[in-house]
Amino acid sequence: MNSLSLRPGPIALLILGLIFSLHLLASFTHEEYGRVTSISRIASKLSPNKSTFTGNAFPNDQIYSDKRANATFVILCRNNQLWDTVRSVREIEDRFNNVYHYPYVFLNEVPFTEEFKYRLSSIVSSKAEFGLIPRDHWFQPDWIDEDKAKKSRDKMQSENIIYGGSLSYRNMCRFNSGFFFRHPLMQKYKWYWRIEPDVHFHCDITFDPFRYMEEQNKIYAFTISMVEYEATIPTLWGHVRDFVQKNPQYVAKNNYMGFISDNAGEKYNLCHFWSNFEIANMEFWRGEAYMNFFEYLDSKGGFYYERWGDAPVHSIAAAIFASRDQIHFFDEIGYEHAPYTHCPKERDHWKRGRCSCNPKTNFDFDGVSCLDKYVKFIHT
Ligand SMILES: Nc1nc2c(ncn2[C@@H]2O[C@H](COP(=O)(O)OP(=O)(O)O)[C@@H](O)[C@H]2O)c(=O)[nH]1
Ligand SMILES: [Mg+2]
Repeated sequence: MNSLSLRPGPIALLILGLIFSLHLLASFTHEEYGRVTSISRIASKLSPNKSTFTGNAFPNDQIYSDKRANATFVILCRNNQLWDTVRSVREIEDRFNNVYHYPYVFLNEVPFTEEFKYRLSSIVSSKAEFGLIPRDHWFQPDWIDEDKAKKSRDKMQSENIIYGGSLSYRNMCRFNSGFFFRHPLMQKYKWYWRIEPDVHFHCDITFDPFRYMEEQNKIYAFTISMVEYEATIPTLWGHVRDFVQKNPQYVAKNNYMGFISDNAGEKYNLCHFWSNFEIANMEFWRGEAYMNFFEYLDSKGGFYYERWGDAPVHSIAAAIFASRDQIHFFDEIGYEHAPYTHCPKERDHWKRGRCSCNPKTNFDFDGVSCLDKYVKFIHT
């Protein structure tokens, strides 16, 4: 066909002009007609986060409505991690949030610099808030015996235990275990997605994980799980057992003890969800069971006399106080925190996410991964 024949003739142009004039006239004289035919409304119908939730159980098959969850990203970091934080945020924006526009809360125990706030505010497609952590949420409490704590730090350092000599790391683990969800900037939200500086998102996330979790009644989601260094938590499990014995009312009926213990709770098998990635419901942490659990553990001083991590503390609580079908593994979310990567195993997930990771270099198959236990016990 000759390309010239595609050109509209004068009569066609006249008809088009007539239709457009009638449309304009109707828009001005009939408010409702103008509203339903406005360009922005038609465009919003085409935008992926403005369509309707289909209710399918597989996240990547879901398209969500314009109703966002009451959720935020939360990033705890230092000012000197500015550029690593910029990279993490740039990636989650490009892979997910440029469509969904969830807000961010940045937290720090010292004020963020103007440069930090300027850079991060400039690259997000939503609201960014910058919070100062209250002193008593961060620093070692006065009732901790510093001599005893220091001896433990020195000993762990001499034994080359990772972060064994670090006080700030201990503050961080205690804060993430029991305080981040109580920060004034976090109070208004129900859901959070924890992100760290220098992490990577390898795939497009073409669904809304928050909405998925809300619809499916989940409370905690992870992408990587593994075993903990035993030397950092020598007395933790004993305290967990004591707490549970004193508070049997908090134990969920259909709990997930099989994931964290190979002998019905006698010993901890060290499995935990790697908490540098977490999507979870803060109402669970704010609830009576977890608050009492945290206060109990905190009163034992193990965040400082040992080096309890927020990952085992969160994971043990989720496994005991939540029912197992409330814990979710997001295979679709390609995620890397050095030195480990989770890359979607399902071919379909990898393709839909236009992933950049190699599914063969997947931590899921590593000897210290606990994913096999997750899979084994989640449906039993
Ligand atoms: N503001 C602040 N953030 C910290 C501090 N220590 C660690 N973090 C943050 O806490 C998270 C975990 O720390 P990281 O060093 O990555 O520990 P790792 O992932 O266990 O190796 C990261 O988001 C860090 O930016 C600190 O002293 N101050
Ligand atoms: Mg980290």
